[in-house]
Amino acid sequence: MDPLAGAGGPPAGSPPEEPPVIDLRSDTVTRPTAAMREAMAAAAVGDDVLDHDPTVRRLEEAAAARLGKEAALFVPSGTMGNLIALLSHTVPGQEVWLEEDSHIYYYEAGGVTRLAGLFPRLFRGRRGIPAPGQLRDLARPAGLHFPVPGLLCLENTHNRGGGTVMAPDRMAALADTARELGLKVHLDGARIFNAAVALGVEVQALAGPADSVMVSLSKGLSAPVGSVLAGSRSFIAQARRVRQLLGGGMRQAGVLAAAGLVALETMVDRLADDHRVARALGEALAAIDGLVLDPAQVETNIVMFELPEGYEAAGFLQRLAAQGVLGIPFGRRVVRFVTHRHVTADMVPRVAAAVRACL
Ligand code: TLP
Repeated sequence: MDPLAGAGGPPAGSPPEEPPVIDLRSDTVTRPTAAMREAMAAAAVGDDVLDHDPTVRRLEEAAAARLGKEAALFVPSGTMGNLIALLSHTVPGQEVWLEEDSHIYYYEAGGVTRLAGLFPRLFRGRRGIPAPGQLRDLARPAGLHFPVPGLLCLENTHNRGGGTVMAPDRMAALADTARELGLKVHLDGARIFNAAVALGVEVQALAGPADSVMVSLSKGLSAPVGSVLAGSRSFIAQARRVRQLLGGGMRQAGVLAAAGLVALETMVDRLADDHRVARALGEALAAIDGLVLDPAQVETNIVMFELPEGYEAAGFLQRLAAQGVLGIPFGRRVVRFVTHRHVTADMVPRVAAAVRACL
């Protein structure tokens, strides 16, 4: 008898009465796989700040090779990876060109200004993706009145754009223009592997044109913690100093890097499953009266939809949670669902029924 089970509780071993919660808030909710937990338990470790943990080193080398960059750095989060890139490429007071819905600008707690001391100059992309000629409009004549432009940031896939994908030729054209205008290029590639899988291209083709790229291991790839920042050897040497400045130097981090290696080596191809489920979910939701959603716009693992007039995302999501389905608000009337390893195609009808019940 379980001493903690209260009287009248279900007998041990009886099936749960409620179906499991379907958590569509983010692909960050993915739990580590059995292979990751085994690799973590067996990981060779050292003091990464003193002299480089061997498993962190293996992860950094594998990530650099995969992304087609000279070097990489393991960082605790995507937010810190982006901030390190901002701080390493620029000096305070410079201008950074950001899409107005980019993660770096919209989220990340204003670190771009508060911590990196940069002046954001915003542009609006089409569902987050800028047009090739658009950057030239941002350039101003040289003059004492203006901050000096230092860095362009791009995002692929674009989160608030709805998981939109930027193709390699667009990425290359934008990076060429930025360089002509004297800017470095940082790519927030938190979900760059989703973009590569959706496009059927190697990830180098997307990362290649950027001076630096940040990639999350803890989203669809299911690692528990961590991202990598990749770039030239000299950039990464500077980034390592900045990571220390921010308190991001981690000691026996090989325990985490081991899971990251499994993520990088074994979890990329399966992202196609998440995209298939997202498309099915998009189609099921588009069939619900009153929801605004174009299923053709579901390009990767993100599904965004607008609620009918008179509804608020916050209240809707509370009612939906009571039905066992979780999402997050992406605007006053906009809801985001993200598919991932714990969401399977057979759950789509249950999600659609729960959404219908809340309208
Ligand atoms: N995004 C999270 C939330 O912050 C919205 C999510 O659930 O999607 N770049 C992009 C494009 C991201 O989507 C995220 C996380 C980050 C950077 C930050 O990564 P973390 O959460 O590791 O700091």
